[in-house]
Amino acid sequence: MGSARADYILYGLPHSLYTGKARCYLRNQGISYLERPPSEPRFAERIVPQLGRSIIPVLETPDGELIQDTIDIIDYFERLGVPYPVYPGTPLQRIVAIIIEYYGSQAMLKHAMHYRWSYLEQQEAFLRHAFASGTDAATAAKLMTRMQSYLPRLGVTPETAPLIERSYERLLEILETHFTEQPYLLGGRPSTADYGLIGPLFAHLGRDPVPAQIMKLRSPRVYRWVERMTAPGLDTIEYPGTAAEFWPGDGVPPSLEPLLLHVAEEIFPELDDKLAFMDAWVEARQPADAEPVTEKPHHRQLGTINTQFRGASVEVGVEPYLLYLLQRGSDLLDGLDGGERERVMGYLQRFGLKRVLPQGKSYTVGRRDHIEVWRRF
Ligand SMILES: N[C@@H](CCC(=O)N[C@@H](CS)C(=O)NCC(=O)O)C(=O)O
Repeated sequence: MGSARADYILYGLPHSLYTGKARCYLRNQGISYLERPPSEPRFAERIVPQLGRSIIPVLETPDGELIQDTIDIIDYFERLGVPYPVYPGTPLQRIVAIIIEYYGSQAMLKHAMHYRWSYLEQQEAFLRHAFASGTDAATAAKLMTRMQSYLPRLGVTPETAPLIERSYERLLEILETHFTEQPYLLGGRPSTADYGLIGPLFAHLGRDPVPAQIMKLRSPRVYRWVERMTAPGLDTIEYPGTAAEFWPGDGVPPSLEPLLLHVAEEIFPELDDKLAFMDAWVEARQPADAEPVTEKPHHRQLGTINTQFRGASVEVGVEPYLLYLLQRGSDLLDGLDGGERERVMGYLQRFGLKRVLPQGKSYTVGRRDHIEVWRRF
């Protein structure tokens, strides 16, 4: 494959959501790498100062270049050339993949964090072991407390907990049906949609004892997809004769369409409200191009909004990062000619997904020196 060389280092952890996204990609593409924990002294001494914050996963290339953010890690290898490129070459599939990636790596933080921390008592030994790896019990306890403190701002409350569980069960049902026919979301090979979903569905929901048990009992094919995503290459033994290709003709497999409805039901009005909050924030503050999105790099949220999750009121934090993710879809849409654009928008409209990709804004979010920054148009 391309010119990618061995000896990449992935700083990450077995139970980390975003490490899972990057690790699956490296394994599926056959890229040789070593995983090291952030508890290694070198991480604090050499990596954190260069990144400006402590965050995983981080890829260190054989040339010593550091890449943070799962999107940037994936894009780095896509540019070098990999056996199974993950961005479909046609617009509708590519946009649908980005929307599902958004759902998995942003909207599903609720599901991931709820099942990890609301069932602490039932899975405490497992989590204490995970969080103590490479460090001591006291540091693990501190980290665990910090992680639990994120729940309310993600919209995980006693009122939303049952709604989150119904949503997870519905997701399992949809995916279980889909995987009776297809090994991956868009057909015969993984796309960026699969990598978005695998973050929560591996590290938390497919691995922590309580949700993993639910997954195994209710949706064995989803569990197999998790194994498939974490395997080297394409682990598709149940689908003999399936070519490693996306669904033909820039279409979406019909069995995946219920997922699009599920996503639309769930991400609104929260996403609308977050985008409106950012519009007002940018209008009032007029940040300069390339200015960091928050004052301190380890702060992710600009502020909080009151919105709804499946009809329940929630007060959630607004992370500009969501624009970093969605802008790739907006750019693609902007580059289409009228007819193509109409076709793609018409399809998204059928599922109530027309407003997912921000359009006509004077700003977006990019990256400079490993940190999310405002970009002005
Ligand atoms: N957008 C980043 C998110 C990475 C991220 O949130 N990583 C978590 C671990 S899964 C982290 O390092 N959290 C540190 C903290 O919240 O203090 C990516 O895609 O790489």
